[in-house]
Amino acid sequence: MSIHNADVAEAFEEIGDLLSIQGVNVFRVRAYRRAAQIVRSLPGELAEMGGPEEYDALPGIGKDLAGKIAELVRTGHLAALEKLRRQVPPGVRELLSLPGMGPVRVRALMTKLHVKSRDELRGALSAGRVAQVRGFGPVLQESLRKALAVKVTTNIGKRLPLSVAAQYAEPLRRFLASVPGVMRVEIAGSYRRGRDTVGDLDVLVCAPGSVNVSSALRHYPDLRGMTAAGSTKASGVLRNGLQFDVRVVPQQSFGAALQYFTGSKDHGIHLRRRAQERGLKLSEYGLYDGQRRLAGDTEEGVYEALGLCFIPPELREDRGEVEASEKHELPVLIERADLQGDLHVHTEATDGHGSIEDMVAAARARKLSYIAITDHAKYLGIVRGLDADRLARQCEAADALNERLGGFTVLKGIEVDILEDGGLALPDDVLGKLDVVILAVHSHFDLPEARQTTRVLRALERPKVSIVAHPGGRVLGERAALALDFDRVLEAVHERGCFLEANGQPLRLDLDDVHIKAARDRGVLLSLASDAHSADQLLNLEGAVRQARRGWARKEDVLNARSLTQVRKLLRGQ
Ligand code: DGT
Ligand code: CA
Ligand code: CA
Repeated sequence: MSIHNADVAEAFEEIGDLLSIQGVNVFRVRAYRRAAQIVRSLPGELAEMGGPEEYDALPGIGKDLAGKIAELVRTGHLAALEKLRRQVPPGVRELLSLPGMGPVRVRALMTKLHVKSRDELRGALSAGRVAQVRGFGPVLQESLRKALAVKVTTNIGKRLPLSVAAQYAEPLRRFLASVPGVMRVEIAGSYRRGRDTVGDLDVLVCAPGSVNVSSALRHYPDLRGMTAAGSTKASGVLRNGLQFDVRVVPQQSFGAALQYFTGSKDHGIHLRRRAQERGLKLSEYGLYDGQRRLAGDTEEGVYEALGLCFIPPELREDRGEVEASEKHELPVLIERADLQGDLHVHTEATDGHGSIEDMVAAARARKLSYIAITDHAKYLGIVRGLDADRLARQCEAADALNERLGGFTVLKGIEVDILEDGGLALPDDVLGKLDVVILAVHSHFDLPEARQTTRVLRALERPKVSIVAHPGGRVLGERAALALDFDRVLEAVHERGCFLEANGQPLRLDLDDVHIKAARDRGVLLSLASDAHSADQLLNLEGAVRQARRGWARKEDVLNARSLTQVRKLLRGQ
């Protein structure tokens, strides 16, 4: 059995949650949660690294955690987690995701009322027992009742975040590519379109009919089970619950199959209609004029024969891309190589894991020429947040570093919380001295739309603000987006000459594609940001770019695709 980084991250996440419910020291809990984040964004597979010493050398992973990673990778089990699961029943963990429910309240319900699941909480609420527990006022009870009435509030169903799916999809791709006789493997479907979440994997294998992919798959280490095994089609489930369909396709129709199974369904229907209007027939086997085959071996050929320019997979959602393609008006989409800097980076001064120098070195290695250091401002619940004095010292350190660096610049910034009433955690004179002021909502996620909107609009009125970070506030699989009147926020951002972020953290990907397109159509520039908390996490920029491409963003639409001089001007409002 092979353990992927996503499995290790999920185990650490669960340990963090279970420990917090047990009331264990918050620093231990944080260590696990942070380790989960770090593991999730590592570029390579832990299972392919040397062992405990190498894990220990990762920033943010100490000896103890390194040992746990080694145990998990070696045995597929973690004794510490299994022990915790015996102590805290699994249903209790789910209570943590309800609005207003932190570990203290969850523990109170468990110890005082023996409530150990959503169902038991629903029962206790209607029996009036919850009212007797301290800290559970009528408002909280009401919001719990509402949240429990919805089937599963923040769940994304069985869909997996793209980054998690990738940890299973890429090894599967490599495995299939290594089967003798296989010429090419593509993972089509939503995965290829770069959707933020993926329902299942649609795998296309280009091979002659003689290659038996089904029998090869039976020995695949990540396989939980096969559900169908024919000569040209195999289906099954991977160990993490992800389903896959593999289709074996001959070379001559590979392009047509790739086009068909990449979808989206609506895009495909649009293309088939177009073919029909021309008296042609498009299927997964090719484009035909009666019996005569016009295209099918390449995707490009299929589009061309339909009188269209090639449409990048990220755009294939039937949101106007076919029309734009016909008129030669498809956007030239942003690419990772277009980015010149990253305007949202953390350091060890707050909750990150590297010095400014470490982050600079990583950014240089990734061919960037500037970064903005934007650690958290001091605020309730923020780990070691910066007050005005520490921020001033960090700025001095950045100035000194800039003196020494050639061809690279550190911009001075802050990520400042928008308080519940729309105030900011630092005063204007402090913010005024910075190059970049990033606004972010990190609390009170469940305010009603009118209040949430007013809150953000008020913050945007402040004299020195630059970028709204992860404006949707969602965390995939954990927290739904804020209720926010996005059009009004967009309007205010536009009027103020501010910018919106497309955050590349694998579980945020926020703004989402639809809102990115809206921002771009309104002429608001986007900051494609890593929000890196360690050097490795600069890799998050790839995710931000993918999401931006799905939102039709071109180089011209992206703030940090500009030179330092231009960015400085734009940040000053010029
Ligand atoms: P997912 O898996 O929910 O994240 O989304 P997709 O887009 O991967 O959808 P999936 O796996 O159901 O199907 C893969 C592709 O196959 C889809 O994007 C287009 C094609 N396809 C599937 N069902 C249909 C259909 O009923 N009609 C058409 N035209 N195409 C379909
Ligand atoms: Ca799919
Ligand atoms: Ca499918």
